[in-house]
Amino acid sequence: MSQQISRTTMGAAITKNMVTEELEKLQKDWENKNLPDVTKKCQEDLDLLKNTTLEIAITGVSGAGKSSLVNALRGMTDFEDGAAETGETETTRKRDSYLHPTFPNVTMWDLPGIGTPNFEAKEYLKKVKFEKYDFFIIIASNRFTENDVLLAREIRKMNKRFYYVRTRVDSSIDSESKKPNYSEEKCLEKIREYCCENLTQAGESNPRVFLISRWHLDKYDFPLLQETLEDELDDLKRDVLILSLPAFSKEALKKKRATMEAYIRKVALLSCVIGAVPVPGLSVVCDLAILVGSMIHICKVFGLDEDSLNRLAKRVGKPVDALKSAIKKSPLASQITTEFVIDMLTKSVVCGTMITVEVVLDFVPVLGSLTGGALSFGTTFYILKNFLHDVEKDAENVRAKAAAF
Ligand SMILES: Nc1nc2c(ncn2[C@@H]2O[C@H](COP(=O)(O)OP(=O)(O)OP(=O)(O)O)[C@@H](O)[C@H]2O)c(=O)[nH]1
Ligand SMILES: [Mg+2]
Repeated sequence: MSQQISRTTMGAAITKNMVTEELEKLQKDWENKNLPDVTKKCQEDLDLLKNTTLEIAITGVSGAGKSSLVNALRGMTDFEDGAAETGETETTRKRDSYLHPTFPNVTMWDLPGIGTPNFEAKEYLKKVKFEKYDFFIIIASNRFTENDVLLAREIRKMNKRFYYVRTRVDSSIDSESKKPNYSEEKCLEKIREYCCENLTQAGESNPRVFLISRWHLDKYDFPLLQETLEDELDDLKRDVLILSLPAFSKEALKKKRATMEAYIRKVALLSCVIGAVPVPGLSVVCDLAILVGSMIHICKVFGLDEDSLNRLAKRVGKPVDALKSAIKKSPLASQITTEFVIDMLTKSVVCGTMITVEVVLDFVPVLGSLTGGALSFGTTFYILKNFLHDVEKDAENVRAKAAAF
């Protein structure tokens, strides 16, 4: 067993009150005979989340930075296996799809440039199968053109959403910063005004432009773009977006945590009805397979898996071990096995931090035959919430370490 696993401790994040509150909700559903409906809905929600796809179309003139953004959204550099090819000469000539490396239900579509003389927005959209995409990003590295506006108009007519994105902001800032009296804020404002001006000239009545750099998704307008996308997507697609984007800021990690908290409650409710199995040798009832699967999922969402860490190490140009040294409490996804979970449960019981049993015992008179299920619910909820707390902390440490390089 690795050093990391033996360092795992439980019991920091969750109090008796929290478990009691959840059990009271469970008791209400049980007394109102809603529990079968509630758990059925949980299963449906979890299945829906697993099967929901997100298709992001990125379009713009040749050289605008489409392929680079595809790579950035997948947490990749431009130079690794599976990355979209980028370069100063025209590189993307046909529609290409790139699956998210950890969540294959998310696809980025790298669409060919739209700046040909015979450009026909309607034809172009038909050719690239516009109906597939959840939204379009229309990208420019300097100015937007009439073609961009014509395309946006057609996208709007087809009841789809689009976002104007001005990339390479880092380069612009870099060259402007050499001038006297430079201010980053003013420089960004100038770029924004310039983009809005050329969009207005091209016929866009109410332009809104997001300024980004593919190298710094934590900066400029990318967080605002993400927030806007989240507001405008439906609930499931929003969750898929939050879970799949790289954890490039503290804020992004918090959103992941909130989404995973809702996930944990659903998983715990399911384990209440399907997985009330005593763990041999321990006064604990739970479904080990549910715990293993959920923990692996949580690690992947927060980038605590070998592949994600290797990609991050490449991105920041440092050895992966330097990043791993920031992980103090959590295992990596590949280290989570049934044995690992039993070990974790044993430690929690031995150290007396497993508060679930005593809380559930208070509920025995009202829960009756549901007591076994309630134990499984409480244990799953308790273990996963604490695990999530540790994983978020470690992911933040990894992020801070990567940012410091
Ligand atoms: N500094 C900086 N360079 C960028 C950024 N985005 C793209 N580039 C560079 O711009 C050039 C063109 O980027 P690509 O992503 O290949 O552009 P594209 O739109 O896919 O081009 P085509 O495939 O030819 O249509 C590459 O040299 C990129 O490295 C950015 O945010 N910052
Ligand atoms: Mg390209």
